[in-house]
Amino acid sequence: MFESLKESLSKFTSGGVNKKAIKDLVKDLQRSLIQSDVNVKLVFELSKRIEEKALSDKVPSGLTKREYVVNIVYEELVQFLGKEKVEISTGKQRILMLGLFGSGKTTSSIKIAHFYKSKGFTVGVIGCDTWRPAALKQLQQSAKKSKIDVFGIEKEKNPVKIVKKGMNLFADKDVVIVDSAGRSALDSELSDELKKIDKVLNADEKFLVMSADIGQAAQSQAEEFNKLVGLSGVVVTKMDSSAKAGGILSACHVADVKIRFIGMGEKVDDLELYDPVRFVSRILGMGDLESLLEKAKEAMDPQDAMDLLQSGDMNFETFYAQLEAVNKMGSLQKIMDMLPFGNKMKIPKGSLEVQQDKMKEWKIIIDSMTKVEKKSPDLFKDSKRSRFERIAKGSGKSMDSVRELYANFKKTKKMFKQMKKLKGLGEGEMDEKKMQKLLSKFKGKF
Ligand SMILES: Nc1nc2c(ncn2[C@@H]2O[C@H](COP(=O)(O)OP(=O)(O)OP(=O)(O)O)[C@@H](O)[C@H]2O)c(=O)[nH]1
Ligand SMILES: [Mg+2]
Repeated sequence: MFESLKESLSKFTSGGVNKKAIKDLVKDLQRSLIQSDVNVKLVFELSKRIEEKALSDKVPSGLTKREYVVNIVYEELVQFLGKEKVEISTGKQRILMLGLFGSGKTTSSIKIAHFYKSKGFTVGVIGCDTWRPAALKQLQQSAKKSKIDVFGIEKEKNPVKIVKKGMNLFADKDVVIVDSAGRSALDSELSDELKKIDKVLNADEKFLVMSADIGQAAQSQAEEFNKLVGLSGVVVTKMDSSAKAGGILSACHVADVKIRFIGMGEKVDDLELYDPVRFVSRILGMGDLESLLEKAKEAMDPQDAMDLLQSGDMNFETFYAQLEAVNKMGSLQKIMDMLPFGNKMKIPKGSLEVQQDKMKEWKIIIDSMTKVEKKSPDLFKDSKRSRFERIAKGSGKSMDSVRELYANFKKTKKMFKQMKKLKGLGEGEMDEKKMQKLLSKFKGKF
């Protein structure tokens, strides 16, 4: 799903950032979105906005141009695919599942029941599909594994009767889900039936279930059902097996109905609360981009952290900043995970990570150095006992600690020197191969 979108962005993040690269990215995005069945008019509106912003806006400090452009793409897609996540209600609620034949109503009823049950709610499912042969059996069978209570009346032809009885039986349940019958279209018969059920159920949530493979046809379907009963959301099923997912997602945007859940498979736990932010992060294959941007705001962005790690002119001040950068970001592995391509790499454990306690100790020691000493570590080459003694005394730490800090500093400096030798690691040219090469240099250094 949206595979080519991922590729377009990877291509962009591995090349230089200039006007041509941005234009190419926009073209690639257009192609990818159209391929995944997003409405052409919407694609052009979206890509125009992305291009205008990427080419004209000033880059906020703390972000590289590349990150900034990626962020624009990300934010525009999030806006487009639903803005924010709709939280689930934790109160008592009645949910009506509606939709056409085979859209996934029965499967989703059980999945949603399982979802609430696993969160500690008491749940009951009412099967009022009196249309499809053996509908109740199917429901009972799927409910069995998750031990979900199901109510239905075999051979009863009036769904309203079933719902009334079921509501009485499940009066104490936190969540009651009603699985209704489908038809091949929303004809007058189905309309009548759903209206009647809705009247007795007085549902808090009315979910239209649609399969992702119907693509843009979802728009008119959502509008029709919305007009009939007033939808509170959509459940999109079969996201796992559709290449047209862009069609239904954008159709829901146009029809102004919120996607609430997405079905990602046939199993009972193949269901997710729809969260546009997470969804876009995932389709763009950028790891958790949102947390990257948040981190960048409060600490520093990973590209800056990486730049700092690569800066070769090292003294005790920069050394401390480097350790601090890695520490702030969590670990070197985390910095990698947040960078495009980074998530494919495994960093040897412990690289550039110094325990917090040690960091504190070293900071105190560095603070006790003279300004000149901080800036000119070469002064330490003479290994003068008096210098080490003075710093140890001034910081209240042992001579061994001062020596340890110096030894570590030397090792780190040597490692960064080697890094500098790796040409072409500057902005815009970091790719997986080069990073891998770089990282192999880290191995065994700490
Ligand atoms: N791969 C995949 N299959 C799904 C998903 N949701 C449902 N299905 C399958 O789609 C088929 C139809 O699902 P049902 O839940 O029976 O659909 P329905 O809307 O209740 O169908 P009717 O009752 O006949 O109107 C079944 O074979 C399900 O296993 C999903 O998210 N992914
Ligand atoms: Mg069904």
